Amino acid sequence: MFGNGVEINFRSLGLLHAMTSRANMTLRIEVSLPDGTTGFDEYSGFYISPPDQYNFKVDRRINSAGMSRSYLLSDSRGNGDINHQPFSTYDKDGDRSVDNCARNHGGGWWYNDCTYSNLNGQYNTDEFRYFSFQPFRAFKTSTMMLRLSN
Ligand SMILES: [Ca+2]
Repeated sequence: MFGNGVEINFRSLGLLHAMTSRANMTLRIEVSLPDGTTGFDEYSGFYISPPDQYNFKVDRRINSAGMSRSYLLSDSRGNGDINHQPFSTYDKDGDRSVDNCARNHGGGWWYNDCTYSNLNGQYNTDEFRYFSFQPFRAFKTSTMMLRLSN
């Protein structure tokens, strides 16, 4: 069972680091469209590194429905891949862009240059994105959850 969703801020990032460094964790992401279409992904090896980088890491997709085979969170070769990226905010730019992804795309996230996924992007815009589900569609909801791996 997955617990309640976690709102991402620096306090919860510290909590995520503590939780993911003590045990093998699985990350589950659920996304939905206004028409009721849903999808989910589960990734093994979810880990958030210590302050103040809070790098995102997953090993591989272990379960999925309604998602494409592209833009996996475990990818790390593309400019928009978030794996191993530090958490960036508008006033703490850790992305690989010459610009400031958090300022330009709204919300804190593990930006690269800039991103194929941004579950903290502004609601009702295409900045709220998860390309593995549907590129450039307006999502209704997204949830990130974690649980102990089997
Ligand atoms: Ca930058």
